[in-house]
Formats: sequence, C-alpha cells, structure tokens
Amino acid sequence: PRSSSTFYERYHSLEDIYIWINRTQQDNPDTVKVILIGSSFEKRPLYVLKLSVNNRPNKKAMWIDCGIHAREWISPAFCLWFVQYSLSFYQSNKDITNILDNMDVYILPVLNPDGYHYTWTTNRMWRKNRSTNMSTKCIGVDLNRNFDANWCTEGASDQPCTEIYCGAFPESEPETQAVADFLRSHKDIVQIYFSIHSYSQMLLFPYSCTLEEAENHSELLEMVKEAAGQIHRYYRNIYKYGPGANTIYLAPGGSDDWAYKLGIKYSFTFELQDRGRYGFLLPPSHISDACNEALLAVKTIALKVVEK
Ligand code: ING
Ligand code: ZN
Repeated sequence: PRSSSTFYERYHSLEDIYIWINRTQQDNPDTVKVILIGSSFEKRPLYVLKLSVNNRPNKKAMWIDCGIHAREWISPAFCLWFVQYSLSFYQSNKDITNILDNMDVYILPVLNPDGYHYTWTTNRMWRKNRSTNMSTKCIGVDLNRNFDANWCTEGASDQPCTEIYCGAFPESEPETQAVADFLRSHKDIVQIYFSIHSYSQMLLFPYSCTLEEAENHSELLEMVKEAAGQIHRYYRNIYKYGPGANTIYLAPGGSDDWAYKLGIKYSFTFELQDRGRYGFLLPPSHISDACNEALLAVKTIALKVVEK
C-alpha cells in the first residue's frame, strides 16, 4: 500500500494552522518568533512567523505571504512547507543555510483568514475577504485589488458584487492595512517580497497595474527566467514568467506592485500549480510537487539577492 501523507502533504483548516503556528514557535524557541500584525474584519489574528537563525545586526529580510485569496489552498500549504523546510534543512542544505545566514524571513501563512475559513465551511470557491458594507448586500473585497497601486483602475471593479471589487478606498480592509503597515515599518530591511497565489504556473513581477516597465525590469526578468529554468531542469514542469500586466492580465491594487513602489525592488507574485486541470481544487497528492517547485524558485531568487 502507498505510504500515508505527512502533515505538510495535506490541507489544513484555519484552526489547525493557528495550532501549527503556536506549536512551531514552541518547538523552535530560538529560531521562530510569532508577531501579531493586526486582525481581520471578523477579528481573527494575523500572525507572522519570523525565522531568524542568528543575532547578527543589520540583517536583511525576505517576506512571504500566502492565502490572500481564500480558495487558493495550495498557497497557505506552501507557507507551512517553507517553514518546515527551513527549520529541517538549515545547516544541511547549503542554499537554505546561505539564505538564512544572511536574511531573516517573515512569513504570513494566511493573509485572509476570514475568507479561508469560509472556504472550509460554506463556499469552497470564495476569493475575497468577508467584509460587509452598509451600502450593499454583497460581501467581500478582493484584497489583491485593495493596495495603493493605481488603485481601482482598469482590471479592478468598484462594484461590490464582483470578484475583483477594489474596496471603498485603498487599504480600506484591515488585512491590507496590517500588511502595508508592517512593510512600511520594515521597508529598510525587507529586500524581497513574495506573494503566493494559484493557479496557472507563473512567476510574475511588477508591474501588473500598468504596462510600463519597472525600473529594474531586466534584472527581475533574469531572476524569474533562471527560477523557471531551474524548475524545468529539476521537475520538468513549465512556468511562464514576466511582468504581471502582459503575462497574466492588467490588475491594479496588487500587493507586489505596492511593495515595489514602496521601495522593495525584488517583488514577486507566484502562481503555483496547476495549469487548469484541477485549478483551485489541486488534490493533496500534488502538494509536495507544487511546493517543491515554488521553494526552488524562492531559493533561486533569494540566493541571487544574497550574492549581490
Ligand atoms: N492572480 C492574481 C490576481 O490577483 C495578480 C494576479 C498578480 C494580480 C499580481 C495583481 C498583481 O488576480 C490570482 N490567481 O489571483
Ligand atoms: Zn490569487
């Protein structure tokens, strides 16, 4: 009989993820800190794990957020996978050792806990958060249209009943505001920003909110090209890469564009597996492949920044 799957090869409810966060901190008190950065519309806590292997001063940092869109379950699964991998292979894998020796990592496993919980209890295909507004009966804002980057222009909607509703104003949502506040207050140390989505297998960088090229476009293109090449070499899987606006679609108000404009010059959105066969309903048996591919891309890019 085939061997049973591990914890990291399964999807987990929000409650279980909160328990996992707590246990991961308790089991690794020297390496893992838990930071409360805010709370969701329904008052659930937004916890960031800080991985830090030594106390060297002036260390740079990398940020990874997962679960901004509720139905993209592979995304939180990746954040858990990344933490487990880092804690397990620091000192034995030379790449993750090099990365962690040179930068702290901030990981937000579930940016949109209300939406994620809702996909477990009520509607598996929910995307937005769960905020309500007196002026409409429709619920939810697309958090990846709510950041202050060409907010609510073409590619977003001001109609609350749509899936790409931008919200009443930029950072109107507590989840968006918590992330933006944290990054604003850490912008001098955070060098790399990653936001993890699914599906479609793409490694994207700014801009998504305009067809203009980013100032370091060719450097960013080189990084995602190398990451996609590594994925192909090791896993024989194809990832497209390029700026969001002409690789996937024009989309204003996204977190990576906002982080880039804040000054985080290495800013990326990854779309994990698959290319549409299962879509958001990626079976648990595919979690390890999807996460290993994304992990390789994160490591490839982070190493390039470390070696600068
Ligand atoms: N894709 C992203 C979305 O929010 C994206 C694409 C990337 C938009 C970067 C803006 C910035 O639509 C998914 N699958 O959600
Ligand atoms: Zn998404």
